[in-house]
Amino acid sequence: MKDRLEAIYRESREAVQKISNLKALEEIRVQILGRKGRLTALLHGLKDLPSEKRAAAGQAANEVKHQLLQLIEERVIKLKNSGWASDQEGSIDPTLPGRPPEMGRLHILNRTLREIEEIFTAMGFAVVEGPEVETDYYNFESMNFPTEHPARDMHDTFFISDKILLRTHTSPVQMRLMEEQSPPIRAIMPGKTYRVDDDATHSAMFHQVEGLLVDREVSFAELKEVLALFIHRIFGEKARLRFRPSFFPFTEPSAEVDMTCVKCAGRGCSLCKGTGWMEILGAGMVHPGVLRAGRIDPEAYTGFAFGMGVERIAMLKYGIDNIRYFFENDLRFLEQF
Ligand code: 2U9
Repeated sequence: MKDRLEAIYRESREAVQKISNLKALEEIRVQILGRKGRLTALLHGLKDLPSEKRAAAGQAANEVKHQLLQLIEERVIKLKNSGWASDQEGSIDPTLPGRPPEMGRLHILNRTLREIEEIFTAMGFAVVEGPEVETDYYNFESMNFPTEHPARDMHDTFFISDKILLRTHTSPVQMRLMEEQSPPIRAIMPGKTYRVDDDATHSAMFHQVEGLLVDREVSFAELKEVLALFIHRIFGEKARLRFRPSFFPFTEPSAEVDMTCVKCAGRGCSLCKGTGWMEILGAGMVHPGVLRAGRIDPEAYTGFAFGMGVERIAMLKYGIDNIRYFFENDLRFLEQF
């Protein structure tokens, strides 16, 4: 009996000390102290001993039982504290790889905007911002849209009152700049603009970047050079440009600028409706009346201006086919950039 007890104690102690997870430890406990365990069986067998031996044997067996229970308890605490009990709820396994922290990122429109800003600041343009709620004067009148002029219909306007509105372009910022500063002026104006418009490629709120350069003897050739450099930077050196005559009240002459299709490189496809070209921005020489409104003498100075929609640039650059994706904040869209 004594030998069997000692064997159980020795073997159990070794097994308990080798164990490195709580589940296996529990299995060992059941093997020794469970209903059909080795020690339990031995305790049951006590009743078959002669009565004079029974008490001493019972005491010895109980002592072993308590020692083993204590060993198991100590092992449980040690395993829990060491964090190695990976099969137990709430325990930590320090050998598992860590969870990488979620990284935020710039919205694709802001990234596009920053890219545009970097290209123009590298060419010496300043970045200027201004109010989104404007007066009729700065948005229209000073920009050579006389009252009742049909060109106003091109900008479906959100009016706040008779003379206050949400700017339909960022041009008012440039007008204010011309009033404040004498030439040379070289600046771009990024910001939100608003028009009553809503379809797959137009949103009631959208972002524009307009540019203005006013100095002595500024020519259309320089405008072409600046825009070619910009488009090559943003869409790659292979892009080719074409200027189509157009009309804006605030520039004369005016042009719409196309570039070779981003998808088919000019061969003609569904995106460019077989033409090989896509419209990318508008531009022109600042109208003398607009310079005058900005307190600049059109006899002494000339200037060029251009304007583009940031959403349009991003849609072409990244192949996005609906403007609404920018504003829905669906992570499946945002995380692609
Ligand atoms: C001043 C004088 C002239 C800015 C210009 C355009 C041509 C143009 C459109 C592009 C797409 C608006 O976002 S869009 O719908 N813009 O085509 N904008 S020239 O001309 C100015 C600006 C300020 C003082």
